[in-house]
Order: sequence, then structure tokens, then C-alpha cells
Amino acid sequence: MDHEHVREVDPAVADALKGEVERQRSSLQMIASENHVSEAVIDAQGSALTNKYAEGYPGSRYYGGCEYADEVEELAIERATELFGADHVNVQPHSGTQANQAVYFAMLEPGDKILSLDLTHGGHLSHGHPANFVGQFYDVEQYEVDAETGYIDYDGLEAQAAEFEPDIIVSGYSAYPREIEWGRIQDVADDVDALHLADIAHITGLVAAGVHSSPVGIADFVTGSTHKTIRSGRGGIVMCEEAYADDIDSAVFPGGQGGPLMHNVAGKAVGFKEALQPEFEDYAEQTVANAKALGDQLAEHGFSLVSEGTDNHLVLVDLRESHPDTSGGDAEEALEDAGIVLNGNTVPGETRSAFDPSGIRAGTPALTTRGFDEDDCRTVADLIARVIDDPDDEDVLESVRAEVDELCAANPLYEDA
Ligand code: DSN
Repeated sequence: MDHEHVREVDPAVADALKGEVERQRSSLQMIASENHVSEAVIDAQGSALTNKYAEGYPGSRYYGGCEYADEVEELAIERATELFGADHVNVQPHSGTQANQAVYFAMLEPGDKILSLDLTHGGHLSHGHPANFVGQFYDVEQYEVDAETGYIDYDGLEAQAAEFEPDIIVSGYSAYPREIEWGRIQDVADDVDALHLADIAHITGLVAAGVHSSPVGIADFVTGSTHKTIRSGRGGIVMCEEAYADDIDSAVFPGGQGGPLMHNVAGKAVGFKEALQPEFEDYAEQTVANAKALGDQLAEHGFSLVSEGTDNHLVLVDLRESHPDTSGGDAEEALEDAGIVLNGNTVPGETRSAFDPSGIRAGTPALTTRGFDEDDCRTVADLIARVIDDPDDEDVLESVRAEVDELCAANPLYEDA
């Protein structure tokens, strides 16, 4: 990863690439949707497959010269099938959002009804936010988490579905720390004769490792991201029963995309192979154990956690009670100055705004990849508390930064880079 070819042509970009590796090495990446993929995945993504057009699917392309593209895509499909047990897998979506788009485009007409979780309660833009095309092309209603418990309000969802009569219900979330009861949502969908899309973007790796229950075989469609907890090449994936296979494939290409990003498909194939190894299950278990340790220690410091804890790879902290004068944005900025990178996040019952929200979201997938254990994560929680208690104190930020440096040195990243 010394980017010597880039440096010869373009030192400015080479410097930025080097700077990014150094930034990832020397600070704690706690954005819950991020991870550090292996150098093997990076190698595959930086390969000559970036040059190849391969519209179509293996064995049936619109261009010649696709024998290696076919090989790579077939491997990605085989491995994903083994990981998730789905009847049909499409590995071409450029992102999780485009995987969702494919399901909507395949199954809905403009104006059809989508019932999905509100963004401020942990949902995702592509589930129907008015700023996204989904919110503009379809008739969207949103459900919420229970204001008291922070868990999905399954009874409320059932009542809302009976009234709204959606064509599709979307489950799977971006800032929801608890196990999702897929079967319960499927029952609601069955009751109102709706389809069910389970978006496992954040928890794809946890599902693959069996650390979170799987919606495959329950929901009609399962979409995911391939670079978050599963740590493979960047992009998305759609899984479904064989009966929907042609509709989904046509909705991905030519419905929503042109040529697949074959270098990323290669990265997916390599990452899926890594996720099939027994060590990956240990990684996924450790990721969850680390998030629990982080959350428990933050609670010890008086922070309020949405749902009072976590079952997965992230914690969502509501700062309003413990630190009423500090927004999630203020916390994000001060923490970044101290070498801890996470994001300000809206919380259920948000009283600020998406630009200056009331909470922070913190995830452990990337820290776990570089070797952090529960003790390290409790130390990280102590550091987060020190910063948020005194976000404007430069001495505090400097002393935390020094401890972050020690944690990074003890858990090196991309050593050969
Ligand atoms: N941007 C991702 C996240 O942080 O959750 C979702 O696409």
C-alpha cells in the first residue's frame, strides 16, 4: 500500500492516500458502518478488473472478454450462498442503497406503499426519507421505536400496518443496537399481505457468522452492505428466493445499474472467503462483546444508552440527560481532535436536528479488526467520557490523544503498508 505508481504520476493524490492510511492507523475508527478490510481485499479492489465492462451475468454478458469476470462473480456468488444460505444472490449492487433500490424497482410501482423505521429512530435514508428518491417515488409511512424502552415497537408496527396496508415493510436498521425479531415483522407482513425487505447492511457480518439471527428464509428479500461488519469488498448484495431471482437480477441490471464494478465484486469474493474461515466467527463474537463492554463502561460514567445497552456492534448514546449542553456534533468534533472518530447521531425523540443531533453512535467492528478486546474497549469508554465531560479543554484532549496513540501502537494496522 505504498502507492508507488500513483506517486510517480500524481504526488498530491499519493500524499492523500498515504495520509488516509496514517489517519486510520493512528486514530480509533468507531463509525459503526466502517471497518478495516484486509490487504487481500484492497489488492483485489485495486486490480485490473476495474477496466472491465461486464454488463449481464456470468455466462450471459453483453461484452466479450468476460471469462475472468465470470470466474470472480461466480466465486462471489458461491461464497455468499454458503455464508447466508440464500436461494439466489446478486453481488452486483454498487452499495446497500442500490440493493434496496433494486428490490423496490423489482416489486413496486411508483406510489406504492412502504412502511419503514423513521431515520431518527435508527432507519436509513433509502428506506423512505423525503430527501431520498424512495421518499419521493413511493408513499412512505414510518414506524418508531418505543419511546420508553428504545426497542422496536412491534405492537405499534402491527397496528400501523393494519391501518396503512403497506405493499412492503422494511426491517433492518442503521442505528439500532438490539437484536431484530425478523419473524415478528414477517408475521405483521403476512397479516397485511405485504412483502418484507430485511436490510442487514450493518449486521451482514454478524448474520454471516451466526452471531445475529438471520432473516434469510424468513423475509422475502434480504439486502446488505459488503464492507461493514463483513469486511469484504465495498458494495451491496441482494438475496431472495428463486421465484424472485429474475425480477431482482433485471432490477439490478439493466434496471438500476450499468456495468458492474468487477474490481469490487472481486473484493467481495475475497472478503467472503475470509468470512467463511472459522476465525471470522471469533471476530464477530468479539465485535459484539466489545460493544457490550464499551456500552457498560459508558453507562458507568453516567451516559444514557438508547435501549440501555446493545446486542450488536454499536451503541447509541443520548447525551441530553447527562450532557445537556453538548450536542452530538460537539462531541464528535472534540473526540476527533483527541483521535477518536465516530459520528453525531440523531436519537429517538430527537429535539435538535440531523446536522446537530443529540446523540453519538459508536461501533466496534474496526477496533476489533485491529485487535481490541473488552479491556481496551472499556479504556476507550473512559477516554470518550473524559473528552465529553470537558470538550473544550485542550489539556484533556491532548492527554487522551496520547493514550489513543498507545492503544494504536499496541494494536497495529496495515503493518506492511
Ligand atoms: N452511511 C452508513 C451508516 O453510517 O450507517 C449507511 O449507509
